[in-house]
Amino acid sequence: MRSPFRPADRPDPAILDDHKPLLSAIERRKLLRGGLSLGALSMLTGCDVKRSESVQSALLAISSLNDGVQAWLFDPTKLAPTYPASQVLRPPKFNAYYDVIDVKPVDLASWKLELSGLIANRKPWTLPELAALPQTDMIIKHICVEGWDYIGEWSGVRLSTFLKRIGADLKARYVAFKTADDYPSSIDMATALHSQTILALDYAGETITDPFGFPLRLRMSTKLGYKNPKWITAMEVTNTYRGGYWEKQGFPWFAGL
Ligand SMILES: Nc1nc2c(c(=O)[nH]1)N[C@H]1C(S)=C(S)[C@@H](COP(=O)(O)O)O[C@H]1N2
Ligand SMILES: [Mo]
Repeated sequence: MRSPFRPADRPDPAILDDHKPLLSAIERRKLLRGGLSLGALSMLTGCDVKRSESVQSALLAISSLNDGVQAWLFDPTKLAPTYPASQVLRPPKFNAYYDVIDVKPVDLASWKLELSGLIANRKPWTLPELAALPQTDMIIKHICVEGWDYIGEWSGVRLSTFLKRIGADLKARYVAFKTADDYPSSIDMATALHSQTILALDYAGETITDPFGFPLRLRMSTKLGYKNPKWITAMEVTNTYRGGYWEKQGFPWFAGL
């Protein structure tokens, strides 16, 4: 199990120098920006980056992911493939920037989805209100930049449906999210309006459980795992770039192209 990066364990930055060619090959293909820290690599890959070989395997996983990128990934105008229900993984695979035992469940009694920015009706939403909107279902592949994936069935409200319902300015550039675990995230409006971008309430026909983002998370078919915030508490429609947790540590905002 991965554990949060502790400053006391901070590895020797010179280790990255051993892998300059691989790093620059990855950077050239825009999967990573310059300045990726070993701490970020450690947290994202769960590898022991103190050892040079582990750094290499983490970088290779990122590099081979980029080699295998499909035309639909990162393209807000294309539909991603969907899969039969028989392939759905139960329970899904967990990942966060900390261990699963450190997940702090969201208390539904006080939870609301707060709205701000370029939205006509900014009243907060409760879970029953979201559940009363038209629901949609999709079985898609979750792809993590670490090099693992799984097929999952997500249901909830299409983000496009919700944005229209609240009177959001659909010409704005970004939709940004805040979460209960302080993992900010933001996406472009084209991706927000993609038909396979949903505010998910359920996984495999059941309410999403705590580790996977109860009560509300974003699920998109055209973005890597880290662009899909769990435990959403607030949403903003804005023309101001807000970035996100991993983006601030060197990962590309668009997660690819
Ligand atoms: N709030 C929050 N959302 C998050 C993360 C996180 O640490 N906090 N980790 C991201 C990463 S890197 C991945 S791969 C997916 C994992 O989602 P899963 O646990 O449902 O598979 O959640 C993403 N969303
Ligand atoms: Mo991830």
